[in-house]
Amino acid sequence: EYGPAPEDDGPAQAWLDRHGRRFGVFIGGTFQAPGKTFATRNPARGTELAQVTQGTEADIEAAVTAARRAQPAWARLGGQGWARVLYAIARLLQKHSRLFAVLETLDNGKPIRESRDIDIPLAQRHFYYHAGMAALMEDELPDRVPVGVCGQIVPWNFPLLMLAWKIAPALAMGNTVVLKPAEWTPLTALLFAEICGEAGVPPGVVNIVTGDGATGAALVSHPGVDKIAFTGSTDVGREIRRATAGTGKALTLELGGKSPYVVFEDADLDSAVEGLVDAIWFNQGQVCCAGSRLLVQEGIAEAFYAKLRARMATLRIGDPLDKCIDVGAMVDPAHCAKVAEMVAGSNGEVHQPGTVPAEGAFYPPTLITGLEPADPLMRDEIFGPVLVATTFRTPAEAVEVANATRYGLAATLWSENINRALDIAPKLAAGVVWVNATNLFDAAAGFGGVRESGFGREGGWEGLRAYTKQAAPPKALVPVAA
Ligand code: TXE
Repeated sequence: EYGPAPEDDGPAQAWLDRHGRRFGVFIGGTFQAPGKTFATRNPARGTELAQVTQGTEADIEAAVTAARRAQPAWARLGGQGWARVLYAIARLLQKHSRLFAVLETLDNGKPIRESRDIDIPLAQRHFYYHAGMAALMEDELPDRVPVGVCGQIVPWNFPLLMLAWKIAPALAMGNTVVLKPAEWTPLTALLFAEICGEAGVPPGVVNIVTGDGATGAALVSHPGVDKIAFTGSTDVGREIRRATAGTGKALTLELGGKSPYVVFEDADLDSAVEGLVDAIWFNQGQVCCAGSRLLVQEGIAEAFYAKLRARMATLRIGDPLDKCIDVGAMVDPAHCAKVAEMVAGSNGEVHQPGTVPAEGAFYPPTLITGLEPADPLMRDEIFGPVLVATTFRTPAEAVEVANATRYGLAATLWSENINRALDIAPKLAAGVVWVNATNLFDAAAGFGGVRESGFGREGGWEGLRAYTKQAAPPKALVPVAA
């Protein structure tokens, strides 16, 4: 029997109180006086956590100016200097990891087990990795120089981790940044801003401007920004690509997905079920690379669905601060309602064994079978704990169905037959293919999509190169007059 064991949110509440629960934007190394603000809430309890500034065009102007001013000196610091600061950030993320984890769970609704064991440790790892790479840059990329000032826009599903994916490589290659957190989850970015000073980040190197889409759009169109890195919806990605076309700004886009999860009849079914729990119910399915489309080989389909239903019934849904909880709250009641509406319109057979708390933005783990391939639920990203399932007969058909999507972020395949795995994996049109595993991330491995899932890679060498540009060729030597 698991009893409730809520994590203590006292220190996080005390941190919010210390700031009077009102935050200004962070520019040039200091928090500015709050401007017009909006509320950020705990979606599990519906309570307001803090008021956060709606960043204006003037704030973006000030932040870009601060980043521009700081950039030459930061660039001159060189690899060893960048590394020292990035290591200091990584160590402080470690030192304050409980505070970050609890704050993330309060603001986003994700289970504390996930923020504590996944989001925050991966964010730390990202800074450690890039500290190491920063020190190598001059030797390994001698013909590359920093891009300059980077505008970075992140979503709400992994607030601190997406910040780390953006800020660590940018700083490691000598850039300065203006980052805009998502409006539903700005708090860990503000805590991060606070630790920048302690880590010795020079003023202006990291600027955090909270706000909504209008704030993001102002950042995208600011002429003082050299590169935009965006993670979010495909629609906004499209708008950003339009807005940056012809401006000379560098751009990387990490967008949505409808990733296939293919189970062959020779798979280890129990492991494939466990993998699926992670693929689609991790973070309430609000994951860009979620394995949201299950493809099962016909002969094992009924047996597999039965195992899956049995496992779904054991998932514990509830207060995300409870350390025993598997499924927490959705990020916001509005997003929860959108997911519920999509499922309500389904023509398939809907299976929802769990019961959710009466209060708060909770949605149960869901399996839908019996949908036609053309059904919108089979094609569109739901971005919730909703798995749609279909069957296939032959490996060739599996590949065809898996690739019949406009996205291409990730794919997973399960088979105990190594020849099959090696044959199928390269045929799946996706930025990453996992075999007998899912959701494996590493700072050293490039992550990103194809097709409408975006372009560019984050992580590894490719991710680093995206924060550099070709150095100007050396000027011809002018002979010295005698
Ligand atoms: O994303 P948006 P939303 C998908 C998912 C989800 C849907 C909507 O399907 O249901 O997108 O989520 C900023 N110029 N993903 O509305 O709007 C915005 O303030 C510049 C997949 O939250 O794309 C936020 O900081 N910026 C995804 C960020 O963009 C703009 C993760 C993302 O918001 C802007 C999140 C504009 N015109 C949602 N409009 C993934 N791939 O992981 C908004 N923003």
